Amino acid sequence: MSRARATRRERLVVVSNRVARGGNAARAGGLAVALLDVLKRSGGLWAGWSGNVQDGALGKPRMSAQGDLSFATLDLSQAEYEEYYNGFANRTLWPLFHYRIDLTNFDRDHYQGYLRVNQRFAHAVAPLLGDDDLVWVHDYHLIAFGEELRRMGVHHTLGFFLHIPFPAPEVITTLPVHEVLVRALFAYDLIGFQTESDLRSFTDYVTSEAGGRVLEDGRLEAYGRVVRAGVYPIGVDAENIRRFARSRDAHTHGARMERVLAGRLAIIGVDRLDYSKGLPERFRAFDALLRRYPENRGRISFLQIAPPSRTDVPEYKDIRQELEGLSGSINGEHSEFDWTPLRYITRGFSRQALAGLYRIARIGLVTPLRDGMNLVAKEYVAAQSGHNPGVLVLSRFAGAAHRADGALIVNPYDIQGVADAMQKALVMPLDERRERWRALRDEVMTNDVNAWRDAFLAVLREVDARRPR
Ligand code: GDG
Repeated sequence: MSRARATRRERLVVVSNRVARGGNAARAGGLAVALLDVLKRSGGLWAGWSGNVQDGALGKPRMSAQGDLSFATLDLSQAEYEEYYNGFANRTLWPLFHYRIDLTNFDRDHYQGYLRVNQRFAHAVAPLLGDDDLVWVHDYHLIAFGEELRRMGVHHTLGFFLHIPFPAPEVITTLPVHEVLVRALFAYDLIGFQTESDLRSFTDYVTSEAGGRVLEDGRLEAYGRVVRAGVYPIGVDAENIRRFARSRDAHTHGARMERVLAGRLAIIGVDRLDYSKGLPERFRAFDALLRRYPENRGRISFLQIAPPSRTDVPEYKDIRQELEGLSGSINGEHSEFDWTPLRYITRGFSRQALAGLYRIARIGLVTPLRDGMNLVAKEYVAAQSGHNPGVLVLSRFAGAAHRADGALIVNPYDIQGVADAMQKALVMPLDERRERWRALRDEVMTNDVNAWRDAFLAVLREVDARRPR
């Protein structure tokens, strides 16, 4: 590496659908939480949608700054919001990549709207790029963003990270535009996935559908381009969560909950209200637990926090209704005048309050039907106390299950199996709980969000160093 290269001042440019500014950042949503944690430390530029929808002139990005971190935010028009965000991103790609072909809705107008927004974002970001910037693009909303930058003649090294699963070729090929989409990914230099199985699905697609091949050094070649693809499991800011768990807000919430529990054991679930999270199955498993192990009646309490998201997408209204029905019938059936078995809350809490609630819960119940990683599983682990830790009951279909030796791994479709795992956790001796938790904690603390960022950026820098200038 030349001296000039070694001393150049690099800036990280992150591009994602939503930009989470300061205070509003920490509402439900794994990507925004993780990126804010990353950027708070490294500084740089964060570009993306402001969250506003308006039909005036859309124009240039709005620039602002907080310390070392600058923001470039763009509004969406009403049509873009419908086609790009509610449409192709959240009614096509999201369900499809989570293996829900039954909920996947393909509309060519939505797809065109998606491409237009990707192009508009690329045209807004390109003039902001400095020579030494490292560009890191995030998630399924912006698959076509890199290709547009290339069309504009941008030669920067471009990284892309997919936060959600990459589906098997049999699934993704049901999408009429699958080829254009995967081809667009080849505009990036480095593509990151959450798990080995996502990378395998992608490699399978490249070799079986795209006529591509795996080169000797592991890079993938297709469509006349060569990319590096790798596995970079995302983590949480574990240190920070441990601090949150000891904060005043955490104590207040933990103590309030303990008063209500009056010696009962708590089970906690925290999820964006999304059909991928397996909530109806989870509620049914709780119902099965009370039926199969009646000794738990009056002695446990399940708190499910599920702040609504994507409320303009019809499938999200349906799941909300289904859960209201289920929680009503479970409580109707099992409640006593002095005991409510299930508390289902559809509003958000502060991260500190969540940490306090995680800490007092005997079980962290994380049972998605499909999930890229699932940060809640890791947050639950980070928030536990070493003296009396709870047990993580985790779906095998969450990316987090790939490195979670201490968890009780379940199949979320197996309602009785999940009930049995909960029972096992409820009666688990303290020594075993401690042993399992230590294994999980080591993983969560070591492979935290900073390790994730460093691992991805180290490879991106390596690619960048080889770029002809
Ligand atoms: C996507 C992928 C991947 C939830 N309720 C509240 C709240 N949350 C926070 C949690 C957690 C985040 O939202 C949710 O993250 P997840 O990872 O569980 O899920 P997605 O939102 O679907 O995230 C996922 C992730 O991206 C990162 O790559 O792991 O697989 O689907 O941090 O704590 N936060 C606050 N109040 C709440 O009520 N403050």
